Amino acid sequence: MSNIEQTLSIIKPDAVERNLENEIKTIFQNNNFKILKEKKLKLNKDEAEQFYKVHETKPFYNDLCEYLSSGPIIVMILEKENAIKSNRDLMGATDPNKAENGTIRKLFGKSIDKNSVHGSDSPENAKIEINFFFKT
Ligand code: IDP
Ligand code: MG
Repeated sequence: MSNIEQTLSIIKPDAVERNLENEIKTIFQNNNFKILKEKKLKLNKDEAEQFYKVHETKPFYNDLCEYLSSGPIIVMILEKENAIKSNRDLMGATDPNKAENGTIRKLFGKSIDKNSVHGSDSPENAKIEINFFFKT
């Protein structure tokens, strides 16, 4: 049975800063993701804290929100069969050092915090995250 999904992808500040936007988008397109919507923006700290609220008890929460709000990001709605898992697989492990060869984080990630991309981790969070950036 077909299961076309939408997921939220973010090209994080470390990757935008290195002009990796087009290279990363090409990887998505080569892996049959459709980029339905996209925009470039900069979050303020409050907005980053809201976006990453699920991590508010983590020791790295403050640094994470500082980082996500430190520069421009590209947010995209990606669509594909099983888009959520497919994107997580293509991104690779959170820590680029542990990510498999060929994954976006292995290719471009600099460290566990500056790991170049975000991707929704469940259908429920995909809806919440898409709404966060593309509320109509
Ligand atoms: P994910 O991005 O692979 O879903 P999460 O566990 O949801 O990983 O963490 C969200 C983000 O928080 C990560 O992408 C990374 O930027 C940052 N992060 C996660 N774990 C650590 C850590 O141990 N130290 C610093 N930053 C971390
Ligand atoms: Mg996550």
